[in-house]
Amino acid sequence: MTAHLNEIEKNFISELSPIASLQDLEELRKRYFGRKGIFNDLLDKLKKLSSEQKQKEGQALNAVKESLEKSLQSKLKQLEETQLRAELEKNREDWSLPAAPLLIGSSHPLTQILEEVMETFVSMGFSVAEGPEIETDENNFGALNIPPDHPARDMHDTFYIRGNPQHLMRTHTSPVQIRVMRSQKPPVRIIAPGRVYRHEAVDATHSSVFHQVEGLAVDENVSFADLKGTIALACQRLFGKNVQTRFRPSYFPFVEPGAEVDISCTICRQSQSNCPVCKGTGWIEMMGAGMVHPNVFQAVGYPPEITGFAFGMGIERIAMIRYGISDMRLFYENHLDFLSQF
Ligand code: 2NM
Repeated sequence: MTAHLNEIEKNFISELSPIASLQDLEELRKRYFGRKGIFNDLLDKLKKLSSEQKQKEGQALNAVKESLEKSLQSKLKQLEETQLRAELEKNREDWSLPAAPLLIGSSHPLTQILEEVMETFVSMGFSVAEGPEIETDENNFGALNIPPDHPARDMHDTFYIRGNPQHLMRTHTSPVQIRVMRSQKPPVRIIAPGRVYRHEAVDATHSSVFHQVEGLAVDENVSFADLKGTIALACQRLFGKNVQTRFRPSYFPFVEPGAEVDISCTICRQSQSNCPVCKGTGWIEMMGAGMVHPNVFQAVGYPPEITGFAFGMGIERIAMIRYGISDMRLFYENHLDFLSQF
């Protein structure tokens, strides 16, 4: 039996060494160590021997069996490792590939312009004031000397709150100035930035929601010269120090006198008859302004001798001119191709 055992050992080793797959190894294991395998066979034969022989042969059998099982285990480990390496190699990550681009956000162009406008006026002593977007008819129109039959009050121009006719979506930020004047005595120097609503046919230059900055300065002996100086300086800060300003008479119910303010064309420098921005006029309309109407002061309870100027501008309009954008809808559509340019 011992001689037979040596042969089994030799055979096992010569069969084990060329094995290259887990299936072949398992087949070998079954054949030698399985329930009907060679070693169980030997154990059966062992049982038939005398107890003296059983002990001697049994020890030899167990020693060989253990040694062969060890070889099998180490082969198994080696094959598993080879297989794992092959799989890793096959699904290898390429760490040298560039990473997915990291998108870094930036301020919206309208926010950038708004911040520049605020910084300009804050540096001149104005504070920033805000108010609600749903306003009373009185704050939005009545206190601003806008008569009951004024076309701006029409349902076709203003969004009213259904079932609540005294309330509407503010059409300008002037009601913020009304609120501030009602709550504090002169002097007042504020700007009111924010979202405003108008019932508009939407196109490249009209949106029913847009943004404004309005300004108000109230004190004793405020003159039209103060208005002109403040606006001229602000325009130089915002559009360049060589920019000219021009005031044309105009009408707004809440100011008297009122004016439209133009700046000299920064695109063609007033030198091109076919300039798409100033249309060859050399001037770009920038804002409305004027001396606050006495009826407005009366509505907020200020004394009749008080004086003040006010102005208002559209943020989208300024951003379009500054950045050369011809369709304002781009500001609201959130295309990264557009936004990432600012
Ligand atoms: C403008 C043009 C002119 C304005 C007037 C007032 C107030 F409340 F003081 F009466 N706030 N804003 C004003 C004046 C606004 O925007 C085109």
